[in-house]
Amino acid sequence: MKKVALITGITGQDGAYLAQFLLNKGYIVHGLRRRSSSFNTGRIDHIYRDIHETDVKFFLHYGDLTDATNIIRIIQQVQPDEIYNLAAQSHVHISFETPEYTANADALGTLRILEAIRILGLNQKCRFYQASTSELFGKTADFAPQNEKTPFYPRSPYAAAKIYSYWITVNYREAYKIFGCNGILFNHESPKRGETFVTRKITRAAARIKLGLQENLFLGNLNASRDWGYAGDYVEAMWMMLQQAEPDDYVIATGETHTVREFVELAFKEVGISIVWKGIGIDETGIDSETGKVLVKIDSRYFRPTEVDFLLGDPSKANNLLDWKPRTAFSELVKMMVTHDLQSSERDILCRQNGFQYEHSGV
Ligand code: NDP
Ligand code: GDR
Repeated sequence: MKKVALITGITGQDGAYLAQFLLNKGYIVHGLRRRSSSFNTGRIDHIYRDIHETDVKFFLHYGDLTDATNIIRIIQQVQPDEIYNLAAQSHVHISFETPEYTANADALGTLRILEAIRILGLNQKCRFYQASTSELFGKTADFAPQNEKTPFYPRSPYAAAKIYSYWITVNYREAYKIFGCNGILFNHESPKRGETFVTRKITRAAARIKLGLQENLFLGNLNASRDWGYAGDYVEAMWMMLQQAEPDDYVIATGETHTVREFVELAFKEVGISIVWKGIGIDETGIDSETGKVLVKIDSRYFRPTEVDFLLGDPSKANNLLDWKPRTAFSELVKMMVTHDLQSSERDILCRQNGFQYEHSGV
């Protein structure tokens, strides 16, 4: 019998990588997608097949984590062996603008799924993965590297919502014997990363500046430090957690940290531009060392009311118990993203030259 997985957040970065990973493993994959007024399936279009074809193993269902009735109905219909709860309002800065919605989707959404498992009597059958995050650690630079025992100190409405989900997953594991695991994943990126997260914003801008499609890149805090890995490596860890004999919580990270500033330098180096920094604070600029042109500027709009300054994960537990290790080095990740963004910028130029309008997301 093929295993059946249900992925919430299937249209997001991780959902797309995980769906492909599980299909390669022979799973039947169901995904929850939101209704939207424009297409939101760009990341999974390559694996979607018309349901009228034979032997289809990939199915999409309309739904939303804020709607308990539809979650119960879909889980009842799909009868999954594994649920991966990846859906969330996942942008930390935007969570300060939409705190109530973020709490509804990112905190109560998790509760709705766990309750559905309980109401439908699937406690024994269905294993549950919760997309927890290094943002739970927040202001714990003094305790770095952060591991499963590091205390939490959330610094945003997003992190506060996710901490509820972390604990409700632990609680339903203990109270109702649901096989629930928290993957405490540190930042992970890819060419599929949303364009408003800092890594993709930088790699996209480096490519577009190189090809003359954009003049400047505006950023916020250049000194924040993150443990950045590759999303393709991290979805494997999600699956591994659900294959263990006992449910548990694991930190998934590379064990290396870099500042936003270093990310900028490396991404521009990939397109042949060497950045030198001038000025301090809000007046700091990143200058092309050859031409003297100002390419990177600071915009205070991108600073957060409270910041997470320093994240560095200790993935020893996952190394030892899951035999999981990251496979992609930081420099390879940056190169992969820049290469992808150069190619898509070249396509934009071709479209422009041939009279087609190209999309600009206005990041
Ligand atoms: P994305 O932002 O790329 O994807 C989020 C997904 O959730 C999208 O499919 C989105 O749909 C969907 N979604 C948002 N709100 C709802 C809702 N109310 N109901 C149903 N679906 C919804 O995130 P990532 O793939 O990067 O991250 C996956 C998960 O892992 C998230 O929970 C995130 O918080 C968490 N996480 C991510 C890390 C990272 O570095 N990427 C690190 C640690 C945790 P749509 O496409 O329609 O917007
Ligand atoms: P993060 O990712 O908040 O860590 O959350 P993001 O890429 O948004 O920010 C990383 C750091 O870069 C600084 N920064 C900027 N950030 C953005 N988005 N835009 C800018 O212009 C900019 N300039 C500087 C930020 O201040 C921050 O310090 C991501 C998300 O995927 C979460 O869902 C996930 O839980 C965590 O990673 C782990």
